Amino acid sequence: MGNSKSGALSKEILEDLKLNTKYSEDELCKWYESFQKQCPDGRISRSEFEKIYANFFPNSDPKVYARHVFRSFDTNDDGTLDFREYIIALHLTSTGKTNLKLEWAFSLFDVDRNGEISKNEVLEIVTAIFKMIPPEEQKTLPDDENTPQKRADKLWAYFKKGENDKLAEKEFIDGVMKNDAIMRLIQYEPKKK
Ligand SMILES: [Ca+2]
Ligand SMILES: [Ca+2]
Repeated sequence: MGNSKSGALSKEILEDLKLNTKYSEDELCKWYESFQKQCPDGRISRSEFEKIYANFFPNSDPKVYARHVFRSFDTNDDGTLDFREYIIALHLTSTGKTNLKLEWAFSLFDVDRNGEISKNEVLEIVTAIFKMIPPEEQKTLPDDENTPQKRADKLWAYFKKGENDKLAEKEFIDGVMKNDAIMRLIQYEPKKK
């Protein structure tokens, strides 16, 4: 990790990312180049990360969600993401329905990092996700999914939980894996134009 401030991407990080993401060496080098341009000191701050999200979601408000995503990848809590953390974030947030992605989703919902999800945490994240949905699209949502509270209730009911119950990681992953409608509630992917 010693040369994170120098120009080149270290072989160690490159190999690690090739192994752990879907990106090719070519893609990674290109990402790295633009990363270096945007962040000459080799780190992304929370506000820079929020700006990147804002570019991806010009018609809605992804700020709170971006803050949670940032928290879930800034595991050492130093307020920045390095290139490796950043690429892992991109990879996990953009891939399909994999176990790895759901492990990450669990950590996103586990706001206080105590290893279980409460209904309040569900509501907090579901609200952040809801804000990413453009207002026009919000109007087209099914009746039981058109507010953050309804979405949290639906998710909680699916897992057959009472108000003060908690949801464990395996339960969360297994449950979401089995149900596309629930999968839809825990993420937002913009419609392709
Ligand atoms: Ca960090
Ligand atoms: Ca928790």
